[in-house]
Amino acid sequence: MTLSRATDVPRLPPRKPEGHKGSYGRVLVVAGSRGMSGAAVLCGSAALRGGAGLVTVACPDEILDVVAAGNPCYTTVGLTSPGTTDLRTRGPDYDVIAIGPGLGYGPDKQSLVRTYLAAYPEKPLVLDADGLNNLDIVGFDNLSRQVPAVLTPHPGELATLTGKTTNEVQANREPLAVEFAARHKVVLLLKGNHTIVTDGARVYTNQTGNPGMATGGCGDVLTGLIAALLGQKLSPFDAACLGAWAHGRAGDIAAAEVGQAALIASDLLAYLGKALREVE
Ligand code: NPW
Ligand code: AMP
Ligand code: MG
Repeated sequence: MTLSRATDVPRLPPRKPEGHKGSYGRVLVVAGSRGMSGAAVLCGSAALRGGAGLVTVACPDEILDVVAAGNPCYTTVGLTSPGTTDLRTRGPDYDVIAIGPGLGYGPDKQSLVRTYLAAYPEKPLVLDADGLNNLDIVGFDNLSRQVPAVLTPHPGELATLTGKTTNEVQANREPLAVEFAARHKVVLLLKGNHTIVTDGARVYTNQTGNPGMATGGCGDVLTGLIAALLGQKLSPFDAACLGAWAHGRAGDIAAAEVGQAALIASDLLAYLGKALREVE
C-alpha cells in the first residue's frame, strides 16, 4: 500500500456567531486515581482550553473534590464502585469520551475501559495512558466501531500493546505505527520527538515540540486537547494531527518564555490559546 503524507496541519473550525456550549462538543474525560488526580485536572483543563463547549471529568469518588478544585470550569462525576452503571446511563449526554490519564491499572479499570468501548461505538474516543494499559486489544478488534478511536501511546505504551521493547518501537516508529493503525482500524498517534499520526493509509509527522515537554503531565494535556478537537467535529485523523501540532507549538511558545528546563505541563495549558490562534 502507498502511504500518503499529510503535510499541512488542519485548521481549527471557525466558531459561528450564534454558537452555544452545545455546538462545540460535550466532552467526558475519564481519568485520575489517588496519587494521580493531577492527570485528570490537566486533561479536563486541556479539553476546555482546546475549545470544548462543556467538559465533565469522571474520576474515582475518593479524589472527586480534589479534581473539582483543580478547575472551576468543568463539572465532575464520581466513578462509583463497582463501576459504571451511572456513567453508562449518562453516556448519551456526551459527544466525545477520553479515557485513561492517571486512571491506574487493575481488573476494575479493565472492566471500565471495556464497558466504554462497547457501550459507545458511535462516539469519537481518545484512549491514552491507562486507557491503553487496560485495553484488551483482541477484544477491541471484535468491536465494530463506527468512528475510529484515536490511540495516543508514548513509545513505552506502544511497546506494551505490541509485545515489543521500547527500543524496538523507537527503532521502527513509522512502520510499526502504520501497521498497528491499519491492523486495528484506529488512528494511532505515537508520541515523542516528531510525533507520528497515522490511520494506516496516511502519515503525518509533527514538527513542533521540544524536549522541555519531557515532563510529567504533558501527555495528559494532549489527550484533552484531541478530545476537544473531536468535539468540534474534526475527523479523528485531523483532530490527532492538529492536536499534535498545537500541543507542540504551545510547548515551543512556553519554552521561549520560561526555558525548556522550567517548562511544566500546566504551561502548555497557558499557551494553548496562542498556539490555536495560529490555525484559526
Ligand atoms: P523506558 O524506561 O525507556 O523503557 P509510564 P508515565 C517510556 C500518569 N501521569 N521515548 C520510557 O520507557 C499518566 O497519565 C500522571 C522513549 C519511560 O520510562 C499515566 O496514567 C500525572 N521512551 C501514569 O501516570 C503526571 C519513552 O515509557 C516509560 C518515551 C504513568 O505514565 C505524570 C514511562 O511510561 C503522568 O502523566 C519517549 N518519548 N516516553 C499526574 N500529575 O497525575 C515514554 N517512554 O510508566 O507509562 O509512565 O508516562 O509517567
Ligand atoms: P507523555 O509521555 O504521555 O507524558 O507525553 C509526553 C508529551 O510530550 C508527548 O506529546 C510527547 O510528544 C511530548 N514530548 C516529550 N518529549 C519530547 C521531545 N523530546 N520532543 C518533542 N516532544 C516531546
Ligand atoms: Mg502519558
